[in-house]
Amino acid sequence: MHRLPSLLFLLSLFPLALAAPIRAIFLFKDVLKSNTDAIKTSGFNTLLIFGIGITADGSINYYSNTPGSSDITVASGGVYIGGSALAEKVRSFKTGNTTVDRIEISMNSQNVRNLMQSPGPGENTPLFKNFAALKEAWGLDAVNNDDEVLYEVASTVTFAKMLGKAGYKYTGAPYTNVRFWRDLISQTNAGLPGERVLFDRVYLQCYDGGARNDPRTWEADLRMKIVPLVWVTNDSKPQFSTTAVQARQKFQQWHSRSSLAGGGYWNDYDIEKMRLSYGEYGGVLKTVFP
Ligand SMILES: *[C@@H]1O[C@H](CO)[C@@H](O)[C@H](O)[C@H]1NC(C)=O
Ligand SMILES: CC(=O)N[C@H]1CO[C@H](CO)[C@@H](O)[C@@H]1O
Repeated sequence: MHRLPSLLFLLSLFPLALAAPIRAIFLFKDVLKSNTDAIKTSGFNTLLIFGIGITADGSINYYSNTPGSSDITVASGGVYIGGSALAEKVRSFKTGNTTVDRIEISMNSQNVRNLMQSPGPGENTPLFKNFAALKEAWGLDAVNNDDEVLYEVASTVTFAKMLGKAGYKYTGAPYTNVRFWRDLISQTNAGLPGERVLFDRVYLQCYDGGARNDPRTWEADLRMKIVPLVWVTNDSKPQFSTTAVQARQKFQQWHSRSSLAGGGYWNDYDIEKMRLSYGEYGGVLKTVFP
């Protein structure tokens, strides 16, 4: 009996162990203003568009973090209203000369609880229809939960399952509160075998509030392989700056201690503002996670 849990643990990792390595970057900069070609051709296979949120009536907003851009509503009343230029831009990440094959939207937890209480997760609700319309318009693959406030398991599981019905995968970007994430993952994936898991990726913040995070500990607690994130060189919190050379060292060290699902960066805005190289940061991921 003593060995059984670890055997089950290994089996639970097995399907994801076969998956291709994840090479991710968060798109903090307005996607209409960032360097699309560099983002597409530097080795990243996963883009996470930041930040998305839902309003009390179930509309979906794309919040601007870029000077000169403003927040916009991208889906409302069950219809995509974010404009064709934005839709074409997001879709273009996966077409033509590109290494990208997965696009996620990264969202906060505002209004999740109240909307899951009323009107609930049904397929006829504005929220469900808005997510379906946005998925279609942008060609999305997953919704990333960047909850740093609510941490309520029940409503979040309900929300995740609703998104699963709309055709999305669900992922997380934790920095703390490992219990919440463990319960969320196990309840979201309950009864779903291997490749069909709904919550299929953990992007672990290993900077700022998560600077002390160890992917190996999180892997054991969450029973899932981890994609650690580091923050590129930044003048906002320079103490968390990571050069490409340092990123390579960190990823290699973590990868040698526990087999990672890949690696990733927070964020493109700083790469451009600080005149850093997408090629160097992407190249590190190609080298460590070929
Ligand atoms: C695709 O982009 C890469 C990197 O910029 C470039 O080296 C390559 O020539 C491009 N391929 C085509 C077919 O344009
Ligand atoms: C992602 C992020 O927080 N980037 C910050 C980097 O630093 C500049 C200012 O120095 C901020 O404007 C950015 O928001």
